[in-house]
Amino acid sequence: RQAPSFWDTALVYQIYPRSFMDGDGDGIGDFPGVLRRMDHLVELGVDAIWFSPFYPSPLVDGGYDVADYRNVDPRLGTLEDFDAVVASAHEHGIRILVDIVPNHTSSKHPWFIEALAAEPGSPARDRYVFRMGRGDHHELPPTNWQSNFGGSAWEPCGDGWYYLHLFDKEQPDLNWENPQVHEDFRRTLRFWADRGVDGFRIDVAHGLSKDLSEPLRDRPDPTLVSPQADDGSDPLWDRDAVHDIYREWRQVMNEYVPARYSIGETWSPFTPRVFDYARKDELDGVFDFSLLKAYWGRDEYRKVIERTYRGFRAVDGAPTWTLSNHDVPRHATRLGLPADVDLNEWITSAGTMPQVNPVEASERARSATLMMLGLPGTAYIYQGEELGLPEDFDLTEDELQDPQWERSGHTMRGRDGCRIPLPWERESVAFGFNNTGRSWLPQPDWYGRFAADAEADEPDSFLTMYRKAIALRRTYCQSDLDMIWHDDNPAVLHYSRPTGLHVLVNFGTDPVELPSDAELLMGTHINDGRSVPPSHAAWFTVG
Ligand code: TEU
Repeated sequence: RQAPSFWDTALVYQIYPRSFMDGDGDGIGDFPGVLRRMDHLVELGVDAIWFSPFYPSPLVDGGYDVADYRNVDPRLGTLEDFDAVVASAHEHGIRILVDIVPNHTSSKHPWFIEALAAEPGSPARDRYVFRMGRGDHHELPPTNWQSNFGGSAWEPCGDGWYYLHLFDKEQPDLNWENPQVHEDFRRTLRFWADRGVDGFRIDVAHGLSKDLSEPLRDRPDPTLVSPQADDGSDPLWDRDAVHDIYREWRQVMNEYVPARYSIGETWSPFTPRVFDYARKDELDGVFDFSLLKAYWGRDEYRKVIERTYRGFRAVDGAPTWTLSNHDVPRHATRLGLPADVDLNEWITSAGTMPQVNPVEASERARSATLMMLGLPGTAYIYQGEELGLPEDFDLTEDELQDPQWERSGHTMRGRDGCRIPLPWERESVAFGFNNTGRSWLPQPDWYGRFAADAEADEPDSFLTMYRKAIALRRTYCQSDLDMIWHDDNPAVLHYSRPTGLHVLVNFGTDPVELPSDAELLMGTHINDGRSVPPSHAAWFTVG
């Protein structure tokens, strides 16, 4: 393997900028706010920050509808505010990743405004995907393709023409067969890399390239929003041609010293094809989401960890792990779901909440976190999980803002419940998110219990556990990507690293004794250091 990269073992913290910290009191988080909370990230010990989109945007899809790729939304600050955050992070040795959204623009992007005003068949329209409808009066969409948020993926323009949108209708898909699209994204990557950004998270990385050869093909099951075959034959998702784009981007990444990092977001059910994105001449990493989609259970976790680990090692890449992000119910709630709920289905449909035992869910979340943080590779954590924040299911229907809710005809609840502005201070207005009390999504009454200041000095809190584990990770998880399984007890998941770190999670119903010569480094809770209770986890060394 080539020289180990910083990113191979980094702990990356995802900031959803609208909800992290609000410096100017308008109820929307911003970069001056991030600067004010930099200490939190330094004390937590993060190696890098990934910023979800902060670009000028109508915020129809929380900023994943970009109107200008090379600027900062005025509600979130200025380019100078962004530079100040990068400078402060770099002073603390923290790298910066920004989100690139190449599958679609906002409908308010100048290109799309121009396209709508232009003649059918014109160069301005060729940057997007416009097609004539079917039927005598073009009253039917060109294909049966469905949007991820529900309904047809084709929006009528009123004159028989339609445009393609795999997400909201305010997010028209770009045509990656158009050279101007390639050129513009290379420009965007260089714009941020020149500003000191260390890498990129690429949104819907398995989209982008579509089979646009005529006649366009219907999909066998139009409701499936991920590839339907594991051979690249789906007309929309995970096509072989998409890899050419990442080979082109690799050249851009390599123009810089050190080379810029890239990680792709892919929601593909076909794990082996996922690792192709992490081939040497493409992206550095890819989210395969197997761990996030797995149900709490020893055999399930053992299986997905092994598969992900092997898959990445086969392409000489570093595994990536994630338990929560801004698209799925938080794991401090999710892991308490009853075993008969189809988790995969439930995550993507974000349906109503089945009964969850909150104590059990939060114990499991602690254990799954310790399980993940010891693994070889890059770990991604999502803002608020270090506080043990549960999913907020208290939002009323009027308060929901995620377009999934409206567009799906109310069959998807949407993703607002994991996007509530963070609680920083137990006793302050808006729990310290700002000093005006405004908040773009209402914070629940019970939020104070999870405030960062309440947890900071509490020896048994989530925050204390995360801080300890992240600090130990620096000692025990930085040198290599090897791991060894210890499979003696079928109720227990147990692996070790060459540094001597042992990670043990107890999925059974009885306590598990640690080896007699074990030295406890930490546990999900403070305990006697000799045994691990059910649903708990421990890190230890031996001998
Ligand atoms: O998500 C891509 C994606 O496939 C999601 O729609 C996912 O299936 C769903 O959120 C699960 O509930 C990315 C972003 O992470 C998401 O926030 C955006 O809405 C989407 O792209 C469009 O840009």
